[in-house]
Amino acid sequence: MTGVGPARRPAAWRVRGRILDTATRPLVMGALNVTPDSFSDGGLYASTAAAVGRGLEMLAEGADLVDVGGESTRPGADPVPAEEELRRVLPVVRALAAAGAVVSIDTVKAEVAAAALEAGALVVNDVTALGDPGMAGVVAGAGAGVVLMHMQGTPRTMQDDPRYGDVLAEVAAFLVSRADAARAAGIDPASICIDPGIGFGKRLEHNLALLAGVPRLSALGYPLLVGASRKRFIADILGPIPVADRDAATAAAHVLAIAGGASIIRTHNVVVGLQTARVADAIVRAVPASEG
Ligand code: HH2
Repeated sequence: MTGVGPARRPAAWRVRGRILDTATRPLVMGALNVTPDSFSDGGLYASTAAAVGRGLEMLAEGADLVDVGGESTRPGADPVPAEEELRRVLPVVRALAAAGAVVSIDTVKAEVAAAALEAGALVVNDVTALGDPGMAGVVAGAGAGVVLMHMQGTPRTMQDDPRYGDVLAEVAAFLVSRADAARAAGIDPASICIDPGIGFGKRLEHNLALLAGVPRLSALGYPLLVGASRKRFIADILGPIPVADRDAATAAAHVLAIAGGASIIRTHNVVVGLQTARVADAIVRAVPASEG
């Protein structure tokens, strides 16, 4: 596939029988953390009522997907037991799905994914790319969409000393091999989305190489998700600015990802994310084909 932005995006992402249109414009996934300790919104939506309220607000703002997580993956985070994660996310998934949201469940546990799918989620967002041996079967059995993300190490230790030879080549090879494994386990190829995992076991130079390498990653043939929202690499460039003040910088990264063919951006600020997606997409559509 050649060309900028839209020419690189697969036309659709199939999630449990629903077809999400990735041709018309890039999709916006709102990040909703039902946790006390997430790096951006930790504690803000830790109660069911607050989380459902924010999820409904994201829906009203136009989010294409709402990504519900009950376990922080920030650097240094400790794992959360499955029962606690289920207690946090299930009522939120159920309420948002009932309200018509396309819900994705951000979990690494097959048990949590299965219960969330039962509660109405359509997508499993797995930052370990099917690391739990039960996960592929759960996704395949439900016909769910799946996000396969790259991470070096585990959240607890991933930022200690991340190393790569050629980060872009290594991440691309990992994503292809996990997509192959997903297909071999019976997951519909049209349901697979891949993600380089910005900030997951990566230094600034690695994050920049991956963001610059989006055209190569989006040419792998799957919808590409990029999640740069408010992440630490922004402060590595700009200095220590508060997390909530990073939305303009986030938009800069997401614009270039969209120009490179990303199909989905994951963001904390849905309003800014949608403006970013629509304006960036309109501009790349105007690029003459001979220059794409
Ligand atoms: N980033 C975060 C969490 N989940 N999933 C995918 N697919 N891609 C990402 O880039 C990604 C992700 C980290 O952000 P957040 O959810 O806001 O923080 P925390 O992990 O601390 O809850």
